[in-house]
Amino acid sequence: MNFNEIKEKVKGILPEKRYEHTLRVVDTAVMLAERFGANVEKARLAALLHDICKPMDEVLMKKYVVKYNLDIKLLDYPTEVLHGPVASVYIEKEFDVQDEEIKMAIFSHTFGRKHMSLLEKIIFIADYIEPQRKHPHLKEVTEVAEYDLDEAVRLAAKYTLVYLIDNDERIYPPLLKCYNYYNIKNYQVGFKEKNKEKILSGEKIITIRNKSEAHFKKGDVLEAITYDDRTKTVFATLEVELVKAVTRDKLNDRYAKYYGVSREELIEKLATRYPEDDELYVIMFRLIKK
Ligand code: DGI
Ligand code: FE
Ligand code: FE
Repeated sequence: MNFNEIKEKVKGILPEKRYEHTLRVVDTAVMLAERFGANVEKARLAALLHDICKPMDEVLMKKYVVKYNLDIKLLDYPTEVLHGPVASVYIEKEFDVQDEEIKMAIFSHTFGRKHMSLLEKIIFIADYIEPQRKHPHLKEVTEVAEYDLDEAVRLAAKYTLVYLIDNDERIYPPLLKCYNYYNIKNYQVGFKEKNKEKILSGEKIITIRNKSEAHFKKGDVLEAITYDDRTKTVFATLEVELVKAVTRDKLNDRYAKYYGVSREELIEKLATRYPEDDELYVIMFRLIKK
């Protein structure tokens, strides 16, 4: 079966909305594969098949778990958790896909796991950030995925965990292990390309971030990179001079001035970037090396 034949078959199996989501995940996965140097054809195929078992009946899914010796603990979880692992064996029978890397990426696309392959991370993130996703972290994780795939994985795992706990759902352990594994302190800080010159000239000395970058403290030495630079070349070394928690209403004109915008514009800007965070962190820094 070639890609287009598989695509037609997938179209016949999935309800319309699910099929459209699948096509957006394909496009996103291809883009990420190109960005991070993964095998584009594998990413395309894994994305096309990732949700193929989503509409399957729960009883049948559980039969697959038993028949194909998948992790028996999966039987304690809902179809949201089962559909990836079941698809990883289903595609072997129904689409003659034998590639272990593709099967693994489909297996873990919902909950991740520790130490994922590049392809697994791409499918996990493509599913989380396809442009029509409705969760409140879309913009933030999409931006991070422009330059740091591991950090995007950490954020996606974190926000999924928070959501599940909030809804009294059971956590499938690989999700927690995924979060722990990717939750390493990161001393790199990303900026938009247009800010690079201002940082190098010493004109820009402040940035406002959310909790995920609140572990920085006075005296920390940070490596500045730009989001657009996939090779993560450090363009400047910065020393943190101050980290101050601020609520939105405390954002004053002085902070806005550093951004060259009005207070209202700054609040607006931060609201789009961090819609869920009431508390933000002003980070002031000093250029110590170019
Ligand atoms: O299949 P999609 O809707 O495209 O997305 P997905 O495969 O990422 O599934 C998302 C759902 O799965 C979402 O509602 C959260 C849920 N989920 C992810 N990890 C776990 C989980 N549900 C439970 N109960 N436990 C988990 O560990
Ligand atoms: Fe899924
Ligand atoms: Fe999906």
